[in-house]
Amino acid sequence: MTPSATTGPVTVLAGGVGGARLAHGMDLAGADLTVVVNVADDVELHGLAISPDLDTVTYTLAGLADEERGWGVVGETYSALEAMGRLGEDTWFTLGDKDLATHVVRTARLRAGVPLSAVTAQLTDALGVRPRVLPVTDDRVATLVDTPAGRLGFQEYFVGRHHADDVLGLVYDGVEDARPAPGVVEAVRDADVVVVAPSNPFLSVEPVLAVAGVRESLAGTRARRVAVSPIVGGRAIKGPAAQMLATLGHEVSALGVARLYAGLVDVMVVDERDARLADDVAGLGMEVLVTDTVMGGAAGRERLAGEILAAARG
Ligand code: FO1
Repeated sequence: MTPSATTGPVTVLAGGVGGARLAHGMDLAGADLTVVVNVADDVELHGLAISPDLDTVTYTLAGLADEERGWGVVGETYSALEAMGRLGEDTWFTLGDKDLATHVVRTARLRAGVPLSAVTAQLTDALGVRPRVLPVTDDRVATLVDTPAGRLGFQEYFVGRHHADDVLGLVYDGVEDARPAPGVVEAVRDADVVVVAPSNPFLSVEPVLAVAGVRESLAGTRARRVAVSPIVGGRAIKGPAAQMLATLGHEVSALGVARLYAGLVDVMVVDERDARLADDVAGLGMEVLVTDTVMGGAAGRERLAGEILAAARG
């Protein structure tokens, strides 16, 4: 445990796998941690409320994640999905038996009128997760993806069509009316360190920042603000971030990502493979931490988290 990691609240703004792994590293490093999670990839399937990013963060922090895939529960079985297929349901979105239990409980509690943030607290408590995991909002926000094939729902684009379509634009449906969930604004405003995780800037980070008050809290916080590039060596660590940067008119590099966050963060973390970009990133008015950002197992996550906290507090 890094001594510098043990004091002061830390907040991570997270999407899916990259956010979950960095949050795990922060937890291992002993941070007093809140994770604010994107909900714009939430989807209703089979009548169930599915929150993939919240679940990826929760399962990862609980030590239950399927680390190979990045999503879902390790050691899953698929009896229910197979049975649903036999009954004529679409099964393109792979829901394991244990994962289904999460969605059944979440859906039942939401239908009983419990807000998503309270349901999430119930689930994380039950699974022994120590950090606070907050959906950015209890309200409905849905990313819609404009492609040459037309406007697609997020999971239709991402899972159904394997994020193969060019992304021409994005709409965060409902975000204008969404209010931050209880504790979100405070978690950003009152933290010592806020970290924008190496998550997709358009699919994960922007729909968090776009909720009323979140971007403003980040702009006005007394915290040191750090962002980690999800682009390493011109490629996304996972998912379609590189293609999206290109089709949305940005440079496909850690510098392209840094430009998106310029003015909003104090420190930009770029991978050692992108060390040659450090001067240009610094030219945007940010400090730069150059390190190995590709988190493998637990040790790599804890190391990166410790380095980020040291740089933030340095
Ligand atoms: N991603 C896939 O690529 N294929 C799937 O079948 C799939 C199922 C799934 C089920 C539950 C869950 O929580 C996540 C799931 N994901 C799946 C991942 C997820 O759709 C995306 O990675 C995120 O939405 C993007 O952050």
